[in-house]
Amino acid sequence: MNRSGLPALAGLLAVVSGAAVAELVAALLGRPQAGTVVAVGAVLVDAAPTPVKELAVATLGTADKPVLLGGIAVVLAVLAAGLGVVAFRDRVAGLAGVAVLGLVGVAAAVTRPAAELVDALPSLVGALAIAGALLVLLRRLPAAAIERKRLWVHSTHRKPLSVHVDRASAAAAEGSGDRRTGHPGPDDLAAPPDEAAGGAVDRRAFLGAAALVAAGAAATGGVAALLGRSATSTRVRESVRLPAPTEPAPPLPAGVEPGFVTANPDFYRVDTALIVPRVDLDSWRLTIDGMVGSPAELSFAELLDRPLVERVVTLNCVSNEVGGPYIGTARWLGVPLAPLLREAGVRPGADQLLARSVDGMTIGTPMAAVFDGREPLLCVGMNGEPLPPEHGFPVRMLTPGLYGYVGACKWLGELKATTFADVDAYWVERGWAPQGTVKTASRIDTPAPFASLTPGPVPIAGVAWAQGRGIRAVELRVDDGAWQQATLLPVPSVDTWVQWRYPWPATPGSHTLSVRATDGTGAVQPEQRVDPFPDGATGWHTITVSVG
Ligand SMILES: Nc1nc2c(c(=O)[nH]1)N[C@H]1C(S)=C(S)[C@@H](COP(=O)(O)O)O[C@H]1N2
Ligand SMILES: [Mo]
Repeated sequence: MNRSGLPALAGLLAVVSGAAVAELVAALLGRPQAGTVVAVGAVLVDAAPTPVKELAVATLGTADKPVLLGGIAVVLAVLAAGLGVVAFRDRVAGLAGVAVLGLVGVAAAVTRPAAELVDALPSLVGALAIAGALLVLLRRLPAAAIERKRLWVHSTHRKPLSVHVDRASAAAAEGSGDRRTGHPGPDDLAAPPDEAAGGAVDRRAFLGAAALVAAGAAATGGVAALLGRSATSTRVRESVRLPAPTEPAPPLPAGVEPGFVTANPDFYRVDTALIVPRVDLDSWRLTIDGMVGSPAELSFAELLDRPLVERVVTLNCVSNEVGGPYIGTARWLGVPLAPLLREAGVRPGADQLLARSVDGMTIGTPMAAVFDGREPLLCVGMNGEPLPPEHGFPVRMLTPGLYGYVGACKWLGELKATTFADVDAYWVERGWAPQGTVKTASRIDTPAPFASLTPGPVPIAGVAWAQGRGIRAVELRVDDGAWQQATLLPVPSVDTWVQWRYPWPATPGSHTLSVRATDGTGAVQPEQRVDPFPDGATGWHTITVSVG
């Protein structure tokens, strides 16, 4: 390793242990969101310009979070290595760098929407740990040892020696051996005047200390992870017993094919949460406030005491590209929202229902959509089990016919009656449309794009959706041929996608397949390609296959 290799390693190890300590403190506080890396990541997520986020969702999907955290880790590693080199040359400058790192963490943690003052603690303690580990490690580096020997010689009132003095001549000047290493004088005097020899001893000492620090960091991180896991809502969630619905969903109509309902593990996930918010069910409350006559606060038990209905509803993301995967259908169990809000007495003029997640994220739903006869739900169950943590445990909103970003707040904590003039919700602040009615769309699921097929009958299959309006027809076109009617399988309601099938007599050659849907109002899905931003993509899904 070259001269700055070891200091860089010292910086890296110090920062890794500091980050682990910060995680541990955050876990002990029960506020994993206040860990330095997570807090800084969350700030970056919120600050990222919309096109960057678009790109992240489009190219990385659910992997966007690990990729972001990994990116932060890489940047941090580079900074840490630099910090080690700087601190090696100049302790004060190095410690100033550590302070800056700590303050960035503190600033990120305490400015998060749902932050508390204690959230400053992980980064503060983490910075102290970095400083401590850095000093301990650097003290064991060769140049540092030489420096200290000079000071020691100073303290014995001898003539100051040059910083570059070697061990043997220092020992000679000292006359009575190397007190620091405990070597008796004659040994030292007998040793060749070789700086490398002393350096080797110190390097071993350094590497020993480095190994200790690394092991400590790993242990700390491990404990933090264990604590984090036991504190997750997973255990709490497993203890939840959901009451049977007052109004169960009827069985799916005969003729619906497998894949109509999306299994929970396969359900797409889109959100800004770097770590899934954990909710302590005992202290969780749903607050209903703002422009209402009688504000209310409901515990989870109180919510479950209300009538529960079960509905099969398709949810999709405004960020979904044509043909994209951010859509799923589930059997939701929930409390109808409209009666709850009627009891609270929404004042005239309140045109927006602002849902706030326990992590501070906000989603604004048009009040009109709450009361227009569709059935927005406060969901507690998904496909027969409590909401999975990633999908909003313990309670999420679901508004049929609206994209998730304007109707489906997860980890719900508050519902505020307000106005669009007064408040921009999270995504609206970032340029997305305040109104997000689902656009009519259709997708070819089989064959896959660029599939190689054999001539003869090929089943073409897919889904189409226009929640709230329903799908009246789906048509398929091969190359520049005429549009052909696809067969629609039955649906439970207008709020789900519909499965469509088209038996295609495939002929040899390369073919282009296009699909388009007509919604329940008779409007045909437009051909024009429009990007998801700001209110949802349009355009026909088209794939190419080869037959032969
Ligand atoms: N608290 C919170 N709720 C949220 C989001 C979020 O980032 N935070 N994302 C919304 C978006 S954009 C969509 S599309 C849906 C996705 O829900 P799912 O992850 O359960 O599929 O959740 C919505 N609810
Ligand atoms: Mo979304």
